[in-house]
Amino acid sequence: MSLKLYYASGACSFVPHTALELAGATFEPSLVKLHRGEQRTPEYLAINPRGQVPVLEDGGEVITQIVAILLHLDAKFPQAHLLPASGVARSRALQTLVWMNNTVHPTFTHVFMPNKFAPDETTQQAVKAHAVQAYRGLLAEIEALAGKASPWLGGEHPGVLDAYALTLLRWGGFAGIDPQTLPQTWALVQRFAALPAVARVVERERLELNVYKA
Ligand SMILES: N[C@@H](CCC(=O)N[C@@H](CS)C(=O)NCC(=O)O)C(=O)O
Repeated sequence: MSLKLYYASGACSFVPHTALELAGATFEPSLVKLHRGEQRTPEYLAINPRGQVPVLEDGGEVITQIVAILLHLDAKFPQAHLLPASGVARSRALQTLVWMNNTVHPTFTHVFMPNKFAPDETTQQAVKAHAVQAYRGLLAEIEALAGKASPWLGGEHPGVLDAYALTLLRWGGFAGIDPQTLPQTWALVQRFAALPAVARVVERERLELNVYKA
C-alpha cells in the first residue's frame, strides 16, 4: 500500500518525515506551502479539514496528529526502532513524546502565531513575550534530557524524540533563543542531522539548523 506524507518545510511534520526516512520507507513527500495558505485550499481541507500538516495517507486511509502518525509508523516498521519496543523504556519515551507534542509544541505556537490566541496587537505581543519565557524553560527541560541521552533520547537507536528535539530547538532560534546556549541538545541535534536518513529530510526541506539571529 502506498504512503504519502503532506509536510511543510521546517514545520512539526519534520518528525514523521524523518521517521519515514529512518524506517527506509518508500513514500511520496507532498509539500504544503503554509506561508502561501495552501493548507486552507478546498483541496487540502478535503484531506484534512483542520488545515494542518502533517497528514499521512496509508493506502486509502488518512491519519492526522503527530503522535498517531508516529505510532502508526512504529507499528508498521518495527525494525526501525522509532520508539523503544517495550517496557519502561517505551513508557518513558511516550511520556516525553506526548509532552513535546502537547506542551512544548503548542507553547511555540503561541510565539509564532499569537494571533490565534488574542484578538488585538497589544495582547498578541504580551502573549508572545510570555510564551517565549515559557519556551525557554521547556527547552531547558529538553537540555536536561539531552544530557542523559545514551546515546539518543530514546536510548540505543535514533528515533522520533531526537527528531522532535531538533524541530523544537530549531524553532527556539525564531524565538530568539541561541541553540548554542543549550549545548547538550545542540550537540545531539547536530549528530542526529548528520545521519544520512535525517540529512535527506534536512535537504528536502531545505533547512538551516541554526536560524538564531543575534
Ligand atoms: N496537534 C497537531 C498539531 C499540528 C500543527 O500544529 N501543525 C502546524 C505546523 S507545525 C500547521 O499545520 N499549521 C498551519 C496553520 O495553523 O495554519 C499534531 O500533532 O499534528
